[in-house]
Amino acid sequence: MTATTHAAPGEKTPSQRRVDAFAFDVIGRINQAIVDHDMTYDEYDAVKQWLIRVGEAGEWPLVLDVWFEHTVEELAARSRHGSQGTILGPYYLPDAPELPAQTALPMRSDEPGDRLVLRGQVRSLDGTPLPGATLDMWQAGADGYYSGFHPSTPEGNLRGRVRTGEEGRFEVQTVVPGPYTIPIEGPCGELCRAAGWSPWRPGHLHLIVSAQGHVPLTTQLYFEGEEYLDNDVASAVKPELVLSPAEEPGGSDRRRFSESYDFVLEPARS
Ligand code: MBD
Ligand code: FE
Repeated sequence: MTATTHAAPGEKTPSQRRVDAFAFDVIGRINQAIVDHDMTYDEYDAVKQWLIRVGEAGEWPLVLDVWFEHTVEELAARSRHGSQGTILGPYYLPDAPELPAQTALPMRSDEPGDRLVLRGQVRSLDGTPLPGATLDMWQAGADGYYSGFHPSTPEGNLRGRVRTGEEGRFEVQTVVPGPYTIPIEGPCGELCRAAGWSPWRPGHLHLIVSAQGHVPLTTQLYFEGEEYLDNDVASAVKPELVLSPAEEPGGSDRRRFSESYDFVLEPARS
C-alpha cells in the first residue's frame, strides 16, 4: 500500500478533503431544505421513489445536464478565452462521419423543416485562421428529435464532423432545428408537471469546435425570435449564441435562411 492510501487516522488526502467538503455541504443543504420545507414522511417517500425511477429510466444524464451542467459551465467559462460556449447536454455521440468544409449534414431525402446554411471561419485567439479545424455538429430535426435517441429518426441523422478548409472556413447546409422538449413521459417530465415547469428548450445547434493545439469549444447556437429562449429548461442560452439568420428570397416550398458565425479558439496551455 502506498503512503497516500494509508493516511493516519484523522488525516485526509487533498482529494478526501475536497470530497468531504463538497459531500458534507450537499448533504447538509438537502437536510436543511427538508427542515425549511417541513417535509412529511409521505413526501420523503415520494422523492425517494422519484429518485429510484430516474435511475430505472436512465434519466440521470438528463437530470444532471438539464439542471446542473450550466453552473459548472459558467464556472469554467470564467477562465476561458475565445468564443462563448455552453453546455454539452446528453445527446452527443462520438464518431459522426467526417465531412468537407463545404457540405450538408446527413439528412433524410424528405427531411422536414426550413433550410439553413451556416458559414464562417475558425480562428485562433490572435486571429490566425485555423484550416483543418473540426466542427463536430449535432442537432434535433424540425420535429425536435435527435438521431440515436429517438426511434423515428434514422441513425446518424443531422450529425457530422466538418473539417474547415482554406482560411479556416466552413459552409454547412442543414435544417432549422425545432424546439425540444425533454421526455415528458419519464420522471423528468413528471417533475416538470408536478412543479408546473416548462419542459422545453429553444431549438438549437450543438457544436464542439476543435483544432490542433487549442482548447476545444463546446457550444450551442440558438435562433432569434424562437420560443423558450428566455425560458430554457436547461438554462443554457447566452446572448452571444443567438443567431438572426437572414431569409433568402425565392424559397419555393421551404423557407431558406443563412447566417455567418465565426469561432475563436484559445490556444492550449502547454
Ligand atoms: C438537450 O437537447 C440538450 O441540448 C440539453 C442541454 C439537455 C437536454 C436536451
Ligand atoms: Fe440539445
